[in-house]
Amino acid sequence: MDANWICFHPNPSKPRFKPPAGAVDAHCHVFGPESKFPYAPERKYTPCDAPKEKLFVLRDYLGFDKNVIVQASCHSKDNRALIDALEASNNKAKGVAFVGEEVTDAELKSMDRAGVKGVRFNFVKRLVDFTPRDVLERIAARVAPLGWHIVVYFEMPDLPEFEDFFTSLPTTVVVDHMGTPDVRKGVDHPENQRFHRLMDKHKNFWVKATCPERMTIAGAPYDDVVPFGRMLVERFSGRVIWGTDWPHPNMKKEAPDDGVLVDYIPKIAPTAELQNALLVDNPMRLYWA
Ligand code: 0GY
Repeated sequence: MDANWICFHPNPSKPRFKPPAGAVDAHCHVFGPESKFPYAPERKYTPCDAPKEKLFVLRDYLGFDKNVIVQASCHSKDNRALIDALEASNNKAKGVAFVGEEVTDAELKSMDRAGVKGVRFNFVKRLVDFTPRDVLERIAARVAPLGWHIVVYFEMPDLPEFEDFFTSLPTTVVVDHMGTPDVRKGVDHPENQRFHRLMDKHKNFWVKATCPERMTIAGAPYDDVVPFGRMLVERFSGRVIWGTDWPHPNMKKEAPDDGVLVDYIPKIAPTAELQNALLVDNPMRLYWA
């Protein structure tokens, strides 16, 4: 573990908000354990172990029924910890993998059987090295026929650079963490509006209303991020999902309290109908259909 690594919250509060039956935490990770699933040599950080057992206990404690586990960059293209968690989940977890073009069709099929439903293209420079666009295009062309989607993680100022590529992808595209808006600039800032226009125009785009703890300036309970999440939930109610982001890699100040994160949900999804779409109907369509 890195010397300054902030581990996940040891005893999160019990949320007041009760997620609807069948709710999905649609963005979380497993790390290691390192003794069984070593971290990748090319990783940019070494986290504390955050194994599947801890994730499944947290899921139940927070009142969720299912997880979508996203391959974290510390494991790079070694998806074994992810697959192990999916196989142990009793069909209560689906996955998003990270692959290179050396992946074989047999490996893709085997991941598909284990419950992988997408691949992640990460463009955040502090997390991963650059992958040429033609390589990503070839990967996209191979996973689209499996019915998989592509999760894109990028920083909002870089969107103009990536937009043509994203809109050319041959399958559903799911944007991580609200497209990472700068909360100081406000929801009406041209950068954020550009992202909303993209979502408007391209109906194959979905978005995760996740990570207020990464965007906030004010800190918990993240009220300064509410307008951003709420606008997405109301405007794209059929194409938005939510997740904890446990175990919260690369937090700079403190580990977020997962209970407080769950209590943020009704602030961005104020009606039962929106909550049901965000937490049940949408993730079920994307991951369990
Ligand atoms: C996240 C965000 C981060 C890290 C990763 O794959 C990763 O290492 O996703 C981050 O540091 O912003 O999605 O949890």
